[in-house]
Amino acid sequence: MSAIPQERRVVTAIPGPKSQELQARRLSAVAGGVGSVLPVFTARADGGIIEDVDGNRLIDFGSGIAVTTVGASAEAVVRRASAQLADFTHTCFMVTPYEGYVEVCEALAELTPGDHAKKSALFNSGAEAVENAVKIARAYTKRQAVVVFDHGYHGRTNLTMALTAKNMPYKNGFGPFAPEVYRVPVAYGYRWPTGPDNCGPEAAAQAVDQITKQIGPDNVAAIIIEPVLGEGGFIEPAKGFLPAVARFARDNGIVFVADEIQSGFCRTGQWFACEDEGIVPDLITTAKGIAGGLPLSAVTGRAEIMDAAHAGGLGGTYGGNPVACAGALGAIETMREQDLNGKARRIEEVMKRRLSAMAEKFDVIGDIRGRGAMIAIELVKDRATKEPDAGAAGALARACHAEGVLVLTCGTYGNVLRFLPPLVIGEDLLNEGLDVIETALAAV
Ligand code: PLZ
Repeated sequence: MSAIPQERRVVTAIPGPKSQELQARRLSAVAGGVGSVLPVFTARADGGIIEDVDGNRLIDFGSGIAVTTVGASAEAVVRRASAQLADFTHTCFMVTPYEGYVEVCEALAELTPGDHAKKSALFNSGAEAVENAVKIARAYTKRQAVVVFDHGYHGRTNLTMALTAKNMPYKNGFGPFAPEVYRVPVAYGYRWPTGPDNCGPEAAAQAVDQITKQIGPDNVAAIIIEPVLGEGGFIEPAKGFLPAVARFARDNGIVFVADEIQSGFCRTGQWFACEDEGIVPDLITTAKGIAGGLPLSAVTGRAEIMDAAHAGGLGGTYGGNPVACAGALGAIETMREQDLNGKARRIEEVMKRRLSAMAEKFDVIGDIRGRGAMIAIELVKDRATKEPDAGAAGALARACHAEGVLVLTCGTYGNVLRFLPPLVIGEDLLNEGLDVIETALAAV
């Protein structure tokens, strides 16, 4: 599969001496506002392994934040993107178009939920896709308000900062934010006061009530939600919540937008996470996993909505860059040929079995959740009070990093350890990564 040996190897301290040297250069040249989870400098990466400049091989449970689903140098991505690089790097689709862009839009129409007529527009980043979904929904509805949810994350640009829930580190000091953005409750089962079973319908009723009383449904252009909330803590909205919110949107002429930038493209064991409850969004935003690591994002949706913006109203110099489109076609080819939805479901099986056994031994694990290869544990000081334990999440992450397993944290309270392995990771590496997590749990 991969040119890089698929085995964990720790030969220096982590970060090692060469990484530390590069980190010193980085600190004087790179703006301090740009962080890194682990300042280990990458030499090459593929499959389930990131090899650093000191020769360490880390097991990758992060996929560059859910991007390298097919691996970080997948054969089909490299082959197609390299061929495209040799042909031409750019023309600007708005100047002279090319086939790759159209092919990606055709694939999106085929793969996204619903059998209605669909169209797409391509951009560079996730935030840019979300911004454009708002533009399109406003143009279509002639309304302004946008509804988002507690714990939601949609990006770091001005409008998407407004859409994002968490202040630190995303928003603090960066205001003023875009107007006409309203936040309502989400069905966070683990922390819902009356328990997870009541959570879906109760949270939906609260959200609908707030939209009705505080905004007025006739003023709402779009409701935007992540079908599995990513940065906010891998929260799967309790059953019934998404269908109720989608129904409310439909009944009131509101564009229902699924932000599948993190959860899409096989990550949860389905092409898109909203399929789990049979949701057919009006618009869907995708990025990350779509192009095997190359920068590409998309808004896909009902043709009549997508066509609402006037000609020339959507675009950008680089949106749908031909090399990124070629990468996307390679990534989609890999997902299909290697049945990566099946792989994601197998990863869920292995991870949940192992993590459940760990939860029997370690009280710090308050909740295990997620789907496919988007799995997390929420850490608490006390299972009864559910007091968040961000310290434990940080300590566990550091312990795993020191042993050569790259894990990420997330969550509004910073107390969630999340696992996002590439879907092509071997089962041996997956289990070895989990062994390291188990040892870290015993030590912390
Ligand atoms: N919508 C659901 O997950 C990006 C961001 C990490 P961009 N998530 C990782 C960080 O600290 O910046 C994301 C997402 C969802 C939108 C975005 C934004 O995607 O490609 O980062 O702009």
